[in-house]
Amino acid sequence: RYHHQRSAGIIGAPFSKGQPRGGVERGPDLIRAAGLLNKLREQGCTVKDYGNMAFEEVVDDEPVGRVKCARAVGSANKRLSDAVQAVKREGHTTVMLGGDHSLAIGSIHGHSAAVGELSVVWVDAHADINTPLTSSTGNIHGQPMSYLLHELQSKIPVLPNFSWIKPCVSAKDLVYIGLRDVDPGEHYILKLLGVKVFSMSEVDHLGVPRVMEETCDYLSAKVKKPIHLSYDIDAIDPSVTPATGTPVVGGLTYREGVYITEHICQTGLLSAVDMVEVNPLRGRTEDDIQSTVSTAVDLLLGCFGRLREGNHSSDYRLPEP
Ligand code: 5AB
Ligand code: MN
Ligand code: MN
Ligand code: MN
Repeated sequence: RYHHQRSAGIIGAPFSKGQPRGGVERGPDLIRAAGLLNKLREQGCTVKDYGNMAFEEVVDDEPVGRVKCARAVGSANKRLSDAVQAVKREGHTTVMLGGDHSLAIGSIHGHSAAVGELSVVWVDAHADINTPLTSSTGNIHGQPMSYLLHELQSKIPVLPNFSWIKPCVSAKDLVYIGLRDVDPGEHYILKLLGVKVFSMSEVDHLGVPRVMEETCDYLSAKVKKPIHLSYDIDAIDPSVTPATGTPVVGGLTYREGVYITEHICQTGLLSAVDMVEVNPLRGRTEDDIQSTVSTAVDLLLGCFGRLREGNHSSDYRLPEP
């Protein structure tokens, strides 16, 4: 097993207007406070922290149809897209700490603007592929993929502060893992576009090792594109990660969740990661919060080469007596 030269560029995105529950904007600081940077450095990763982004206050952000806070979400994601592009151009694997999952719009858009065509691995209980017109909640964190897919553009109405978005992902370059709460319109879209989906049912049937083999075989069948891993903490079972806005029973175990990151890391193609939807105000106890945050940290460590068998640097020498 050879070692990759890894460097992480951390972008904090304390943004919550893609959904109605306060607290998710505290994700970036909590994940840092749990020691992410030091732990990454201890495992030999170079780390640059770009700090937390500031988002503009948007007044009179009235719903557009059913869609809530479109102006704020559009503006925040434009800024995030620019930030991700800048960090990619400095040569890092970007780590976007959310914040809610609407931030995947800017993260994936900026990533693609910097490196070109991508593969997207979306690990989530939800498909987040509602269009503004299929969404029953109007929450944009349930919609980000619809704005990014070439194939859905004719179904997306004009929204304020969304005109900068250029669709940049093809349905064939997207794989879902962990789905177990998919809306009817979303399910229709997934079937219509022939998107590769490993729902929890496939996880049960195949096991995560085969799911990951098939994911990587599927994505690298023709050309090996850089991978964007968008990890929603609610993919993991709420017994492990309860502090999140939309928990769904029957999720991935801690070990399955970590295995996914180890396998993606091993491809050598991981180019950007999102870690989203950690919300301390949704935990009932301090333990709920701590378990959710430390799992988020461990998933990120797995993305940057941490192995459960142990690690050592290539210049390690045994002490001589
Ligand atoms: B998350 C729902 N499908 O559209 C919707 O947590 C839930 O980023 C979306 O995956 C969950 O509002 C969004 C009902
Ligand atoms: Mn989710
Ligand atoms: Mn593989
Ligand atoms: Mn999500």
